[in-house]
Amino acid sequence: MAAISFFASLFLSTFLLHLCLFYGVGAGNPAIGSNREALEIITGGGGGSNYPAPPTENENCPPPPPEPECPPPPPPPPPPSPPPPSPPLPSPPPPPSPPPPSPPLPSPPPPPSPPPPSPPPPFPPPPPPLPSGISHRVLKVYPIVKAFQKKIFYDPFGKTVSWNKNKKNVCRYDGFTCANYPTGNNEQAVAAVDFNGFQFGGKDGLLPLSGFMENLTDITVFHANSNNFTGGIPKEISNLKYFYELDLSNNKLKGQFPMEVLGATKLTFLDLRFNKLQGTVPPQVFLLDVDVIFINNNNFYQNLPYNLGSTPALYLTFANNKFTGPIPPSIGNAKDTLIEVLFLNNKLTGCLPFEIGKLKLATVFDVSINQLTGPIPHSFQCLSKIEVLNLSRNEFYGSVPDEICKLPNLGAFDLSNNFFTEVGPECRKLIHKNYLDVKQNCIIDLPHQKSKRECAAFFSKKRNHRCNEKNMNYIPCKKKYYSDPLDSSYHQPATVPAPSPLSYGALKPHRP
Ligand SMILES: *[C@@H]1O[C@H](CO)[C@@H](O)[C@H](O)[C@H]1NC(C)=O
Ligand SMILES: *[C@@H]1O[C@H](CO)[C@@H](O)[C@H](O)[C@H]1NC(C)=O
Ligand SMILES: CC(=O)N[C@H]1CO[C@H](CO)[C@@H](O)[C@@H]1O
Repeated sequence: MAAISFFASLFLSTFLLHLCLFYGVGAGNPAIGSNREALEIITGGGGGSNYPAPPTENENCPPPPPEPECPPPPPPPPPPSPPPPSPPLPSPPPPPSPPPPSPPLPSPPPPPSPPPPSPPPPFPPPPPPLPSGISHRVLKVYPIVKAFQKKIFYDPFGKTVSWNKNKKNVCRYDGFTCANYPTGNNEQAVAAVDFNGFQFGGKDGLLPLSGFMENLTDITVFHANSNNFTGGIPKEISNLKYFYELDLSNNKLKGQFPMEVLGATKLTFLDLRFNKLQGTVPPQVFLLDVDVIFINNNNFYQNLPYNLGSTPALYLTFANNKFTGPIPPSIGNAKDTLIEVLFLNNKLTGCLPFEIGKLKLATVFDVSINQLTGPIPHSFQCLSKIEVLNLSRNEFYGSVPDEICKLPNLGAFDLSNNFFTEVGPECRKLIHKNYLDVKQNCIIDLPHQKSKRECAAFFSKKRNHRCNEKNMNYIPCKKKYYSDPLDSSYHQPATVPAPSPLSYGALKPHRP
């Protein structure tokens, strides 16, 4: 039970809060609560570690009919993301679902008390009777915090005042939270660090993470949005048994992607946005069993890793970096998990892979401000949950597939600043409702279009990127679409709810 309350209290109060309250939304996203069995596992519901069991590739394509339509052109079995040929991983990659954080439950089921996010029972612990009732685990952290405090030169909000006032009881310090340690007979442990917005800075402004974070051996979360942490992430992070949330957003991290985080195999939340990280993003990141990867607003460049779609994350933000090259077709492998993905403002090129259309849970897909080209794949009509679809400021052209404009939740469809030449009747309805923006294209009978000269120049220029036409016309959901009565919702008149995206909040540096 101790295990359950340790995780329940922290997990519920951090991750869910994080997503649901932090961003002020989330009610419309049942997937947070239900999609990931990991959530149950961590909150103690464990048992079945039967995680994704993903590619039942043929679910939409009944195998018997020898139709040409079904498995589309590309090499028959979509490569299930080969193991990265890269440096040795600290531990075997997750796909076959590693077991839960495994807090060994000490006793058989007592009277079933559901895991409430409430404080643990107040029974005084039998174990170590210490002066002032501070547990050994908490006392152990005291010198570590004091050593760290010596390195803090900037504390604009006076957060460390409470560190001086409360003697050795780190549990009472601003920024630290204690909870019962899983196996410790109600023994208190320092379980969470939350320095969000503290703006701590060290000598010369910068504050090293190492010597501090990795010594807090009992922590489950480390939240430090808007501080001045710098230097590497300590590699000993892989020794933190219960560690699952890392937020170092808006700090001063520099250099290459911190490979050390790959050692934190229990991680569910990885937030490195708004730093000065650069170089490539290693493919191993997409093997982490996380719910969230926020790496927007850094200086990452080169191609997006080929195995991007291996990630089980619900939210991915690549925005405001310098990524080049195409969106990897493997993105379709994330169809059972991915809810929002932001590629906006990079230097992506090439055609949109039709596999994007497989993302049946996606509510937000934003590739605005890139150099992508080609037509919109017809598969996009399969994005049955999509609310925000932003393709603006690219070099897309062709005719907008009218079926997309029938998608029932599509309330923000932005195609502005491209080279589209045609829109059909359904899309014109959306234009009238102001749900669809086609300004600055090449649609001759609509207002606010590009000049004839600009359009002519674009279409006469030799394009290197010819998209595979067969792929562009492939509609992965087509059979189901015509046969499954549930899908008749496609045809119902849309009363579009206001979009409720979460990940756009990640484009602001501070947490509210
Ligand atoms: C933190 O741990 C390292 C070893 O990983 C040790 O050298 C260092 O002294 C510790 N710092 C404190 C403040 O305990
Ligand atoms: C689409 O993206 C552009 C550029 O990022 C942005 O200015 C615009 O507001 C977005 N459109 C919608 C409908 O969100
Ligand atoms: C001393 C120092 O560099 N302080 C900065 C720490 O970070 C915040 C924002 O995250 C800045 O506002 C401070 O100036």
